[in-house]
Amino acid sequence: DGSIAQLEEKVEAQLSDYRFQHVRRVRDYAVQLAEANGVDPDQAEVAALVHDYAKERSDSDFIAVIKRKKMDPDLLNWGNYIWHGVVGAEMIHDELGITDPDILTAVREHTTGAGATMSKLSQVIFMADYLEVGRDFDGVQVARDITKQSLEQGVKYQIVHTLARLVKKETPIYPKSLETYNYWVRKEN
Ligand code: DGI
Ligand code: FE
Ligand code: FE
Ligand code: FE
Repeated sequence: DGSIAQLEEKVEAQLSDYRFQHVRRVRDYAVQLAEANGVDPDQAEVAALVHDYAKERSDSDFIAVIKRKKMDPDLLNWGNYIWHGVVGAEMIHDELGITDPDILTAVREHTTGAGATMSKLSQVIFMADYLEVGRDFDGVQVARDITKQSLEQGVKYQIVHTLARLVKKETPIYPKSLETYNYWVRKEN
């Protein structure tokens, strides 16, 4: 489809080749997960293509948007790893003209996940980013197998293992990541 090809070009223009190839692999994984889980594959494709659109923007670009849009000032205490999703969604809206709120929310949540309100589309993007075929961390094949059985069990696996890694490195935990953890470890399924 022509509009997807145009979107892909705009994303490519913002990213290093290395990261653009990651985005293409996330797209492929997300479309498969969407089809397997009753999620609209067209929404998943667009969300995956734009999820890291803002990842290579400067800190000053993000800070300017946070201030101009009067976003939560606590955002200023974090960095690119949080900004590229939460603030990136604003850039995707304003610069790419993407207005679908489900897609914008999936981008906002792609790094931290979310609790009870996390949509299936958002779960698909969260997992595709973690599992795309270029990922090779310890446990990735276990995580892929779990997610193939159950998207929700995959979300739980990811948030537990990502938080454990961040705690071990003594990295600050973004409150939304803790909210995600608390919801998914309590959830019965
Ligand atoms: O953009 P990607 O590299 O494809 O992946 P991502 O957006 O899922 O993750 C970006 C980084 O954010 C990754 O190194 C893990 C880190 N991260 C995720 N949750 C938290 C976090 N870092 C901190 N400090 N706190 C968090 O809660
Ligand atoms: Fe990301
Ligand atoms: Fe992620
Ligand atoms: Fe990514």
